[in-house]
Amino acid sequence: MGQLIGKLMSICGKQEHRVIIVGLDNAGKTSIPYQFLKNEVVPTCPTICSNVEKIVLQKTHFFMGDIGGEEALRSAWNTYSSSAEFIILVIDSTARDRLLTTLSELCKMLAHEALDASILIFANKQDVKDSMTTVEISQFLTLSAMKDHPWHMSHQGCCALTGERLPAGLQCMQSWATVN
Ligand code: G3D
Repeated sequence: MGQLIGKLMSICGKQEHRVIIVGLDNAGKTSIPYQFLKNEVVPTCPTICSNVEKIVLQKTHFFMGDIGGEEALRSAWNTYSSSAEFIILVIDSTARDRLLTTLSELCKMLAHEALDASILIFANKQDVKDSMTTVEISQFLTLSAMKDHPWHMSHQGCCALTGERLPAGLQCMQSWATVN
């Protein structure tokens, strides 16, 4: 049945993609999909279960679910990430003392052999004075060495409160989706 729906969707020119949003607690994982729904894309029947939102950009449908960032829930990142096509990693750019923890969780996720996803990184909370720059974050996380997965982080970071620079990330994900 799922395959049939998939075929019908592709005949109609629609594509569906599974996205998970990960990041430590308080990073902005809830605020980002809220902004997507509020601002730039067509809001459609959004909720298919408690924390999954359907975001539509042109004919591309992204089902986005966020996974809790509290320590006890982080082991679930691997479980969900292995079946996702796209992973959005949200980083709180104000939390310097937590970047090492993010790096450690990112490494665990990347080490998972079943992982076959493209990774979009949002350096969030750039509106806050003295937040870490995207260059600092990128260097700390050694993103340039991440060769096995397509990844993208906007040079300017983003702000989930205003939605600033979130559309560029979504566009990037859509371009990956179109290629695949
Ligand atoms: P989470 O789902 O990752 O735990 P949330 O994070 O989306 O719930 O956001 C945690 C807090 O950070 C919220 O504040 C939210 O308003 C704030 N926040 C999210 N994104 C930004 C941002 O870009 N800039 C700033 N300044 N704050 C942001 P509260 O006060 O509700 O806990």
